[in-house]
Amino acid sequence: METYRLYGHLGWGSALIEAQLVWYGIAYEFVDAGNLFEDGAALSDIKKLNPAGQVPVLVAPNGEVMTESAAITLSVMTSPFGATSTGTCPAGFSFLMSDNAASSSNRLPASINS
Ligand SMILES: N[C@@H](CCC(=O)N[C@@H](CS)C(=O)NCC(=O)O)C(=O)O
Repeated sequence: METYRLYGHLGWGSALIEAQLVWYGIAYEFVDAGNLFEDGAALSDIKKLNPAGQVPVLVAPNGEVMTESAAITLSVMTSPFGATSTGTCPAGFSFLMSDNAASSSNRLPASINS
């Protein structure tokens, strides 16, 4: 896998992460996870990546699986892409930059994706 893969669904909260990827110019593939409320198979599939059974899920090129919009936002913002685009972290994100937020973020090991 060479690009990020974003699991989401049209009109759902994954749009927030998609907007960030576009904003930062990060190449990604969008994977429609389906309607997780109505499609049991889709829910089972996404649970293989995110045990919470929710989108957004962002899979990095190295296979790392990221969940939780705030944690993904922090990760993208502090990636080389985010740093290049913004230069510095917006003040409003100071909580996200704290150790507290970092330790509560929901990162899963790449091995869960294999
Ligand atoms: N705390 C999560 C919430 C994610 C969330 O609520 N996702 C919804 C769609 S916007 C979902 O996947 N719902 C399906 C379900 O809960 O079964 C985040 O911020 O990413």
